[in-house]
Amino acid sequence: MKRILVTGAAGQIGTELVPALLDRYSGSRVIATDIKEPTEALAAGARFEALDCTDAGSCRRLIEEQGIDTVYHLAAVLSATAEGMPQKAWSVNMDGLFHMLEACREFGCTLFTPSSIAAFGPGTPADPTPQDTLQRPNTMYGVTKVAGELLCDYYHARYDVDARGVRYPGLISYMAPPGGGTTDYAVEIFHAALMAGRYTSYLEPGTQLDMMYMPDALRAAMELMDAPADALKHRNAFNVTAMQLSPERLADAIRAHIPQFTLDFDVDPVRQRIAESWPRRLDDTAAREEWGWAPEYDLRTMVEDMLVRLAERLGVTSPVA
Ligand code: NAD
Ligand code: AKB
Repeated sequence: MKRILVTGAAGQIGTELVPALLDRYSGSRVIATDIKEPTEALAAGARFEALDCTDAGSCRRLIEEQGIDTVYHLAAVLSATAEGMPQKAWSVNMDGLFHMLEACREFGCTLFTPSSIAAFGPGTPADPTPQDTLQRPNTMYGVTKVAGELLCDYYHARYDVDARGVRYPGLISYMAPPGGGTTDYAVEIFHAALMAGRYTSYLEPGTQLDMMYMPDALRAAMELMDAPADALKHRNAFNVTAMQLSPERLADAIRAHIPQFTLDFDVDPVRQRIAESWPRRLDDTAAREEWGWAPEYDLRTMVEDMLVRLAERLGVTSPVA
């Protein structure tokens, strides 16, 4: 029986990861934690505790008291929000990870923590972006993601902490809203398409970024954690991707089901600058070779599933025939 702790569990990923963990490791104990109230979906499935990951003593105490053996550390401040409060972003993203790694070292836990396409910067080859390449991001979020990758490598090399992770692209999902990132438009556009038939994009036409549907993202986390350690050359910060989207490409795919849907643009210079510094397409060969990663959803199947499930959640008629 596993004893799993999830931090930042009330966010976009945690809301769906917690039930997925309960499903995959049935009989295991999963403790979901966050500084904000659990979402409805989360509250239904797991035991919930308040935990601020910047409070080292509370992190350590909970892990010891509950006999935790595996931590999914998701608590973070995302890219767009981080540019508005870089000092807070550093504290949550770096101190939080440091406290978790220290507790994992002390109590022998395995750790999963996501990095991001944000760990790359404007000098990185953008299409394709190799697994091992130049990383000089120019956002606070990106700086914390590269530093976090290095810190996880250090804890493995120095203390043998089994710290694993992937570099997620923008994640598209219907259960919980995204948490203040640059790729949030790819979720907002579905809500707008179903409720208003139109969307105004804050990214310019032609801004291409990697994206992935949430079911693939959850599977990536759990499959990497289940992979035999001796198969992993990288262990941490694996590039993973599923599709490459721009606002118009996504709008075209939505229009296959909602023909009258319209897209216009009102560009936000902060998020546009961030998006332009990120890869256009990750090379995920290392993840495919080392632990068998492969996405199941492409643009067409993701759009169909999103429209059906989001329509159900919003209580409107699904446009998918
Ligand atoms: P989110 O913003 O939706 O959720 C993060 C959660 O962390 C929130 O519920 C927030 O309340 C919580 N939190 C903030 N400060 C905290 C603190 N001090 N202590 C405890 N909890 C705190 O983010 P998410 O999308 O679920 O992302 C989870 C992880 O995945 C992050 O590391 C993020 O960088 C990474 N990631 C996400 C995406 C994406 O598109 N969602 C892409 C790449 C990487
Ligand atoms: C963001 O846009 O900040 C996140 C990410 C890609 O890390 N969705």
